Amino acid sequence: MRQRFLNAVFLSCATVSALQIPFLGPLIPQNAITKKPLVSSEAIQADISSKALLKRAKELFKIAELGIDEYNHPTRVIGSKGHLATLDYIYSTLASLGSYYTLTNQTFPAVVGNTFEYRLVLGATSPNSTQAMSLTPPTADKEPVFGPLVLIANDGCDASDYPANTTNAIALIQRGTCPFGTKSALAGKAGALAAVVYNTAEGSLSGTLGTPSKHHVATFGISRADALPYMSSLQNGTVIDSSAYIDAIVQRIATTNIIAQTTAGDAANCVMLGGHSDSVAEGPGINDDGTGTLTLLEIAAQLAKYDVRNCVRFAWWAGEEEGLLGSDYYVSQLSARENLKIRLFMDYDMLASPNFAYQVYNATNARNPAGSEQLRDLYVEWYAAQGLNYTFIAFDGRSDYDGFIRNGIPGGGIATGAEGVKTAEEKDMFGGSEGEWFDPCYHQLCDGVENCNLGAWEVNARLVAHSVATYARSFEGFPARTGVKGNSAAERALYHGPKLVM
Ligand code: DTR
Ligand code: ZN
Ligand code: ZN
Repeated sequence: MRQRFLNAVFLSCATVSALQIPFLGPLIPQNAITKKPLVSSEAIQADISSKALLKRAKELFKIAELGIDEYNHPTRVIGSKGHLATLDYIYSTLASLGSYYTLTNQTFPAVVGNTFEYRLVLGATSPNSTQAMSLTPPTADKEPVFGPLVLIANDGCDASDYPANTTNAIALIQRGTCPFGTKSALAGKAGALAAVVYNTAEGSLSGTLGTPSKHHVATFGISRADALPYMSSLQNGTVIDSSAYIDAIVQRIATTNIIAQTTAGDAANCVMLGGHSDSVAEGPGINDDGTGTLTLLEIAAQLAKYDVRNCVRFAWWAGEEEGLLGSDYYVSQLSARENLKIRLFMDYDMLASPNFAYQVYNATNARNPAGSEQLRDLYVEWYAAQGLNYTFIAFDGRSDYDGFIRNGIPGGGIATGAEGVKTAEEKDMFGGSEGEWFDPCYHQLCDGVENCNLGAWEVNARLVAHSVATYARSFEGFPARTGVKGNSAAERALYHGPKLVM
């Protein structure tokens, strides 16, 4: 049949040319053979299914199980076999799509920390709220150190706050004004054996020292309630002989972002989206952020059936859990010219929390790069058009949008919640359990396949597909880029990544 069809086409062309009628061109337009249909939101949303997402989630959990021999449980933390296999899975899936994408492996230096054991004794007691800071170095020789507790002046953000008797002492420092890492380094420069930062808000204090410094000392966080009795004793002149012990490692490793950009589409006007390929050491990270990782992968695979007018750039960030390392590195490497080609960045981190809320980053053009508000409204209008409720969450610096909005690139995204507690109103809006975390397995071993709400995931994956299709077709009405300047709101954030930095 096909041969007869093609013969027919050939014969009709031959007849025409013999009669000296101008050749009308192929009866089957060439582009009908190679041209893909322009992507549409409706079409690509219809390509998304929870069945396909679940299949990928099960594959990702098997990948996380490769981390067992190093960590005794499934994990995809950077540097682990689970993360390396995650990268292989992403890359090989994209490579199977042929030349539709240009793939880039962006390798960069990162740090990973592990705290094995710690103990803090101030006078005769060990504060119940004691927590070791992430990326803390160990105490000297990984042995207990002994010295008097010394109260540091102000917030300990200036060298002059550290009295001479800080040398060979344990520094007690108030939280605030500057990052924990700065306090730890100043304490180290003043000769402290260890540092204890006490909270100024309610509750215990857990954070990260951030990029390691040779001046960092073993650093703990404790609650304000635990600190007050020691502070009043010290202010009365009481000597509090203390001891501190941390067994920890901080390792410098190389890890890799994966970037995939459509070969089609206007390369000077890219819509960019990202999720993070790594998990915490404590667990497999299927919701956080396997759901973002796999949603991007499924959409990248489906998008390959279509043509695009604007380029689409997917990113799988490494080291998000250590403090947005991959996205920060990526943005830091952009020239101004390359920066301006990114029309917006959409962050997709935790899309299927079991006790979900449909959360939209409440970006405004007044506080964030122009276009952030239009992106916010795209999400809002889609949820509303589906008859779904949504809530707003703040740009608090906790995920990979932060580097982009700090550098003039419009940003936004959606999430379904982590350790936040669902209110009674949110229960009415989304169902689930009032008074419980949105994701009770956040950063825990139980963040597995069963931890994902497939209904919420399919809804959000379709919204992500809508966001990609919308901007892949047109930026009409979307603000032009105006520069690479920072975003003041993010610069004062207490977070830069999932952990507190100050
Ligand atoms: N996904 C979390 C970081 C994160 C992003 N947005 C929020 C909102 C509330 C809590 C946490 C987060 C992570 O990577 O740990
Ligand atoms: Zn995350
Ligand atoms: Zn996380």
